[in-house]
Amino acid sequence: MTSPSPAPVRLDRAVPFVAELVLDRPKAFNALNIAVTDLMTAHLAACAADDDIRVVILRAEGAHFAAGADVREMAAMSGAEARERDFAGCCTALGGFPKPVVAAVQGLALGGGCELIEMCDIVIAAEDAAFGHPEILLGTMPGAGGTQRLPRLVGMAAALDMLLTGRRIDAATALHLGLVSRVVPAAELLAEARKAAAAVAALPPRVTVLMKATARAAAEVPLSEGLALERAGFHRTLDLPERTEGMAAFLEKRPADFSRSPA
Ligand code: CO8
Repeated sequence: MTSPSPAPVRLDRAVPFVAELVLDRPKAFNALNIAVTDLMTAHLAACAADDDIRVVILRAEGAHFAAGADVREMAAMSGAEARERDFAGCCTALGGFPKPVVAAVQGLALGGGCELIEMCDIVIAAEDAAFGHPEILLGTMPGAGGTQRLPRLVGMAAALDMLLTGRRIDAATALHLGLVSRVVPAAELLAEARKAAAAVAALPPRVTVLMKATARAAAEVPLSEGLALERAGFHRTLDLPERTEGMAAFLEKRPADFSRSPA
């Protein structure tokens, strides 16, 4: 009797306030098939609802982060089927996820894999990481935000250079363009991502969520509207016990303790 294959995505909990969403289909370069995206959606819904989770790390097993949508599965799919099952729409769970997400990226992040990292908040890349949108080489185009988020992240010239040619960029270029937040030696990738997640998880969750929502609005609303949102958020924080603790700690020259701050 063969043992059942392991789930292609799992949720690990090891330390307080942090969950690790792990792509675990390394033999297929973590290609994003429907099972993967359905599991991601379910795990993210659970993380959003769990007050003990303040930050999610998105990472992948194996040498590569993710080589995009599963081409074998996609090759058999018609446009009508894709529309019916909202294929690629499945990724909205990550794009709309309210809590901070730290991505740890090694090896290739291509197509849908690159789109995933474009939805994350702090992206830590290993020196060996490479990013690309090869959809055009398959005669198709991104479906999970690549044509929209990439230009907002790196600017139109660099984005169209990647989208229209399918060329890859290395981690140093991705850092230079603003697609990733930090580049570290491969051996330090996971530790650096966990350190970043722990640092955010130690902060008041209601304020990190508000900060993320307000900063993300910058890509969607006119400047005047964004500035008004920011001012309203800033004023709101002045009524929170979190800021009472933060400012008291500063004045008393002690570390602030947000460990019991509400979600
Ligand atoms: N889909 C399915 N299987 C894949 C994929 C993929 N995207 N990438 C790699 N694999 C599989 C290969 O089929 C192979 O499996 P097997 O051993 O069973 O034949 C195994 O992984 C190893 O691959 P290779 O033998 O090709 O290994 P190489 O080291 O020679 O090359 C590459 C690795 C460069 C990653 C190469 O496999 C490749 O180019 N893959 C396709 C990358 C690509 O085109 N990605 C974009 C897909 S389109 C897309 O993402 C659109 C997004 C739409 C929305 C997303 C919704 C989820």
